[in-house]
Amino acid sequence: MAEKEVKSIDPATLEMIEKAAQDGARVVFERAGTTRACPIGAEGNCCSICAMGPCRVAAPKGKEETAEERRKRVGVCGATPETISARNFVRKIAAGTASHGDHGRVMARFFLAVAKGEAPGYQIKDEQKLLQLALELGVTIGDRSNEEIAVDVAQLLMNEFGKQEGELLFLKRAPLKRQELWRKLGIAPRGIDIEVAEAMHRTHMGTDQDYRDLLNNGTKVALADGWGGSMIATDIQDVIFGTPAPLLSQINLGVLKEDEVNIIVHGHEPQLAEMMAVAANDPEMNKYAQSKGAKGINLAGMCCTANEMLMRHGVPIAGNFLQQELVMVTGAVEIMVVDVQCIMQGLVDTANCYHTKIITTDPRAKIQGATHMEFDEHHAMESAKAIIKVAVDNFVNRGQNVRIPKYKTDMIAGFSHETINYLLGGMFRASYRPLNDNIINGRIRGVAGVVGCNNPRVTHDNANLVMVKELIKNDVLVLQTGCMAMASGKAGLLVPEAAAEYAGEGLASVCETVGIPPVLHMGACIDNTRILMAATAMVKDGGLGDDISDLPVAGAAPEWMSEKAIAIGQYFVGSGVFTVFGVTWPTTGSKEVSDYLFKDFEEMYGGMWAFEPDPLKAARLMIEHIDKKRKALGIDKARERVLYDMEMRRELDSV
Ligand code: BF8
Repeated sequence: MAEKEVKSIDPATLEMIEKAAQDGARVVFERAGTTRACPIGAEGNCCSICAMGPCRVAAPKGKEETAEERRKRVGVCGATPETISARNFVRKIAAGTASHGDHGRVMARFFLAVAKGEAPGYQIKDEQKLLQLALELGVTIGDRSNEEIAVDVAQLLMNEFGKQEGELLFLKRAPLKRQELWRKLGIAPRGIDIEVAEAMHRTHMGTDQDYRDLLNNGTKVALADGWGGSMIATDIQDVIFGTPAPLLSQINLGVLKEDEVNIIVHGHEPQLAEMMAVAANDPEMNKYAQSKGAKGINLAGMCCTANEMLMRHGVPIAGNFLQQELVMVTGAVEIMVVDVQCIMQGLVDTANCYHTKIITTDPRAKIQGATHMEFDEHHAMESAKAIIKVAVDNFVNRGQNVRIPKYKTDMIAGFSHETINYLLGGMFRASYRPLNDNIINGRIRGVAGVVGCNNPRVTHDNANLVMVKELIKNDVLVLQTGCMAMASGKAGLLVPEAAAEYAGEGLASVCETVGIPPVLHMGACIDNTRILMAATAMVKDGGLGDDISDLPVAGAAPEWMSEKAIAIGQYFVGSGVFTVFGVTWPTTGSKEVSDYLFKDFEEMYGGMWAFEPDPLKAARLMIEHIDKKRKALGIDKARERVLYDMEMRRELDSV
């Protein structure tokens, strides 16, 4: 585990940590200091899946183990450290896949309700994407209405969750070679739920006890996330709420307004947030706010719900994962509305130190001490207005202890896979060709996805910043989602001007020509599937090999904490991407398991895991991998020749 010297590199966060201490409010940064990480669990050496244990199977530190000692270092049932480590790892994948899958399932049900006209206030916003989906899934278009088509599409996508045999429909989106590999290895997922359920069975006491088999099955489960649950969620959300396109907004605690009713929306599923965005602009609601002495209603997001509202409405972001309690420490938040995932139970305790009300809205996620106001998508506007009314009524209870940090930064978000396609190729020749060409000629060295969470065990936002800056300095275009995209936003990397300041000459010249930042915000964590689609489009455009594993690309989650991050990492690895995680690694207790994930996986999948807590070293591993792929493609020489004379610049301008 990396040692942490400073809690955050974000001045707004540091200011609020200090205020929390003065106010006697507990926050995650303080709890991480008092509740230490369990060293045995952190290394994957604790088995708690039956009542004969929990069994700890950690190797003795500081001395060589004899063969006999090694033989005896097993659980009560005889499970080896490898089995225990692999089982724990696969259970994380299953939990992550279940979470994204459940999000996708709710979206599919919601889509059906919208198509049937049972969810007033919502409609199909991206007709083009709906029709593309219909074509892809073999749904008749003819002269049927969008709604009729959508009913069939929704039904087909809903079936993906409970499907018992065959293959997930979206696997066909992957490069052909990758599909064949999955089939050959027997890891093409059948349905989403069945893979999660089988993984829970395989990892039950006394079932699958070969770590290699467990880990390969883990890939199958993870693929059911990346090419299943998450991909379904992203596509449906685009159809109903619109496919994101670039827009300008702001990020950090400074987006709160002293003279307005501040509402924070936090979580992951965007149906309620979408309606909140509409209701917050309702003249009647604003008049009501004025009647209570506020100038208006200010909506801001937190975590991935924030990314969803940002990407489609430009709603500002108050902060990322580790700032969720700190936003209340400002003393200026009337309500925090939460749905599912990444919502700390500590919110209630922090809220009790201020006037903020925590409102849970999802039947699957209630919190003791919070107010539950269930969101009803059949009466969405009424639900949203009722919640906003609670906020307005609470405005009068705001005390004098208010301090909103001044920090907020401009950022551009909304880079969906479709948008990148369009920006690079233009409306009539939308394609990844210019990207591929610039990779081949060496102006862009490669592409990296830097995604995932914050973790209080390391300095907040720091690893992201060090890694991303090193990558762009070395001409690697960075794609981001989740809380890491927010970290870059706060640091000013999500604006086109960042290219001239931080990017290498080659990348900067391409960004300048196209007018994009060197770091592209692609959305929430489920939108990592946009990165899969971008990688697939690069393969299909030609010149960079015939599989994702041939591309000069890499992935990373330098500050990860969630089980969802492990599922995401495993589906990237299983799709052929080298993926490096920071902070801590859950199988360090077993050299065999770690070697299998870090080395043997490369032979099987062309992609593999790595663990490197130093973000600079991790960035260099990514660049090394990118260079290895460039060499294999025979384009390493092109890069050495890049000199940028006037002629080349003119040529670039004509792209
Ligand atoms: O799904 S990046 S802390 S908010 S898990 Fe959570 Fe991690 Fe943030 Fe979004 Ni993703």
